[in-house]
Amino acid sequence: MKAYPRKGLRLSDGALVRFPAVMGILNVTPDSFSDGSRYVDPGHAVEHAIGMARAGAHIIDIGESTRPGADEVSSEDELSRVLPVIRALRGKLDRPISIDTRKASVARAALDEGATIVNDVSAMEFDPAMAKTVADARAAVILMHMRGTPATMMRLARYRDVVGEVREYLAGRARVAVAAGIARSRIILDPGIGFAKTATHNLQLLSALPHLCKLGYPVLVGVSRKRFVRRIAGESDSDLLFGTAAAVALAIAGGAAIVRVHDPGPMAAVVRMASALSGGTRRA
Ligand code: PMM
Repeated sequence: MKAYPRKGLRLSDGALVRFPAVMGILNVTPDSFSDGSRYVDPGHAVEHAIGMARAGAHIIDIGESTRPGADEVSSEDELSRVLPVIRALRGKLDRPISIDTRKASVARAALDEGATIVNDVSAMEFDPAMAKTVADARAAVILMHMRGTPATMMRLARYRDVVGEVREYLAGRARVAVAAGIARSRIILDPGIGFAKTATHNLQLLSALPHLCKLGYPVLVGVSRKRFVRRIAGESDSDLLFGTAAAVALAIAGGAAIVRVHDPGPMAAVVRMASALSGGTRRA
């Protein structure tokens, strides 16, 4: 059996997300190439979220893209894109919502609207008010390793020992979270694949997942369609899908409790299979 610290993640509203779980990505960054509008159509976003839940996503992660090179966005802009989608999902989506933000004001508003998980790629370093916001709401939190900001991080991809440094960092951020009053059972750690990391760093971290899991917290891994997958597996849609599938399978075999993906249908099947092959089970 897989050695997760717990069988799942119990959320503040009583919902239980069983491990291993699939998190579906709902990106609300406006697409300047489609119709030039500055806002995402909540109707389309709702359809996409419900489609991902039907396909096999156990959690829906809503946020702006924080990919390497992404621009900074104001809280007002972020709120105006994310909140209408979360509101429109109320009563329509029977899956926990995670809010992908580094800003406490955005997290607080999303939690007020029913989100129960905060996915903070800065591990609560960007906004000093984040830890209290998460603790007060009894929310779960994903603490991810990165360096710099999405705009600057690729210049900072230099490590003596990437696995050791990421592990130490995550252990330290978990201690900060606990000291701020966030329940241990609601903390999830994430090595931040692709964030201030070269392809080699990503491969080293993925191979070392069992070592990261020893910190005693569930580990989330985000490999979906990332640049190193593109570089190694290839650029076409099917290259990216199968490249992502291979990385997801190995992440599950390495002990990942949650995988964050764009294609929850195929990846849910990969997770079930990889989990069974590595001695665990995944029911639905
Ligand atoms: N990757 C992206 C955005 N948010 N959050 C977590 N916890 N882990 C990740 O690896 C992660 C993330 C960037 O990818 P996207 O632009 O495809 O969403």
